[in-house]
Amino acid sequence: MKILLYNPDNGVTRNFMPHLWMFLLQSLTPPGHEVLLIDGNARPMNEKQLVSFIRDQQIGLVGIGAMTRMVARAYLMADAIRAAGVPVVMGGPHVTEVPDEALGRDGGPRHADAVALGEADETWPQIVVDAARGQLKEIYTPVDETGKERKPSLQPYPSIPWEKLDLEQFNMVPKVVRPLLERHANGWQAVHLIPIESGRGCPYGCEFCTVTGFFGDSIRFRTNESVVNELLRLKKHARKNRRQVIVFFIDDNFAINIKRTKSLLRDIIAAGAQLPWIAQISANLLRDEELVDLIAASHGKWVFIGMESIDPVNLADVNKSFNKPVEYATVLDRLARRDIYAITSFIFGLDNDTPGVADRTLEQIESWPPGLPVFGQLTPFPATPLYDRLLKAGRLTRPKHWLEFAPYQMANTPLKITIAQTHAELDQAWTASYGPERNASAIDSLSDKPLKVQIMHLAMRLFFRGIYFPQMTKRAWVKLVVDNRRPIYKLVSGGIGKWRAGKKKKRSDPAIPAPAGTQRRDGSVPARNTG
Ligand code: B12
Ligand code: SF4
Repeated sequence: MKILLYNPDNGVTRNFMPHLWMFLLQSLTPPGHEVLLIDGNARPMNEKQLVSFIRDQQIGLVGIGAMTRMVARAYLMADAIRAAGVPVVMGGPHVTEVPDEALGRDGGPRHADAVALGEADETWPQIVVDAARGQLKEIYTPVDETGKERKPSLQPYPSIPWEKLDLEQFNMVPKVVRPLLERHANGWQAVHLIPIESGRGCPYGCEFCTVTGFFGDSIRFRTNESVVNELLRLKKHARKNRRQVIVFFIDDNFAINIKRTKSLLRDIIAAGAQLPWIAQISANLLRDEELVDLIAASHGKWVFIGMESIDPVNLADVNKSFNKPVEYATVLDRLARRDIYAITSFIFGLDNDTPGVADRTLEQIESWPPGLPVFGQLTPFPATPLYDRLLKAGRLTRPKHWLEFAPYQMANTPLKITIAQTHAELDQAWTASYGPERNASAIDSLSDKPLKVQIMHLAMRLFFRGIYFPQMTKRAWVKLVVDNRRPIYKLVSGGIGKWRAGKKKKRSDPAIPAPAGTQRRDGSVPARNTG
């Protein structure tokens, strides 16, 4: 049987990172079946195009995965595929949280023949076997022989053959600059962000978050060996093919068990498996100096921190009092001293927020080392304690907000600020954080740092701006470059200066071996160090 796994596009950003679930399920598919993957972010298709692809390829089963914000699009695609006579199975966080919706058991239309609830590592092979026999069940739940929920142990963990996959569609370097980089900075014409999970689960249970409910509070880890081997394969692949690979450890809280994280990082260092990496770690776990040293030594470059608010009352309201705003600056300084920077995430529209929340937050952010702040509105995801609380209080203005998805639009009434004011605060925060002036001042504040740190920082800033201000066209990118010409010019001229100085040093320093046959300007050939 030919199977298609499909992830709908999010309509805001393009192909920056593969979705792990597709690659994982592909690796877990029983032998004898062929699995094709389409990520709508990398290969946008409308319903007609997708159906005609499915017909041409004679696909016998389509698996669709979606977060809540993409589910309306997922349903649209599923409806078209089912109308063409091909069965659809849906999985992922949203259908797990609201399975009746996809199955049409809530009075609405049916969108899927079957749903896979929760983690599908162990149910997927059965789904494929049943579909091949034409005996697809409606619901697949990961349970043991006694009917009790069973979570996959992650030991063993399948090997994802990243090096054999065509990752060109996930090249983050804009097409226009690739030829230039190939000529002048070979190795940088392709940059891939690869998702790796080292463990699953987070016990903290923040009120707005689906993770504790979905993965359970029992945390499970892969073996260090399995993670290190995956990194080594990726590193070899990056070297061989002259491209950059950055790893995103997608664990919800990468240091949830500090002892285990330290042991993993030590093993990565010992095996020489370092690749630049990003991970999500809560601020309370970054108090540990030894952990932060190991993050730096294993080439951790960016840490995503869910700060949510600078107001302890807000944090208490959403069950996140383990975040201590008074220590945010110390944590960020601790990271910055090792050239590690933070993606700091904030939620506006929390119950204690009042007008002016953007100004107050920005004032704090500007007193910290430069980072990448991201801002979102409080969003009641189905099946979270937050959703239930707001529903009971009659505060949900759009109880099925996902069926009429609109980016950055609230779906509930905040208490001390209006919905419109919250939207305006969000707009202000994004505009102030990613305007050309702020970009330039962030780069200026890094003047004493190595040039590559500054370049990476600016590149990330330009990308991150696109999370809120869509920059999907060539025109939008050209405008972005023109608007940010000051820091770009500064870094490019710094780079040229460094390159020239390096060349000059090579020419004048006999201790630096020149390539065979290289002549100095005076015609002499530098002596080889034969020592
Ligand atoms: C990586 C990640 C991202 C990436 C996504 C890009 C990418 N290419 O992966 C980034 C950083 C961009 C991101 C952004 C956001 N994310 Co996010 N993200 C994650 C994260 C940390 C990991 C996802 C992952 O790969 N997990 C590991 C895989 C193996 O698990 P999985 O995807 O659930 O798949 C398993 C099952 O669900 C199932 N399955 C999944 N799909 C399918 C399909 C079929 C057919 C079958 C059979 C089974 C199946 O099988 C898999 C194996 O067991 C999750 C949290 C988490 N730990 O999952 C949050 C998570 C998915 N994100 C979430 C949210 C809310 C967001 C944002 C909306 C946040 C925001 N406010 O901006 C944005 C939206 C981005 C956008 N525009 O699309 C929520 C989603 C909740 C929900 N109900 O939708 C999650 C669950 C985190 C949370 N705090 O609650 N995210
Ligand atoms: S710490 Fe992060 S992953 Fe864990 S429950 Fe809170 S928001 Fe979710």
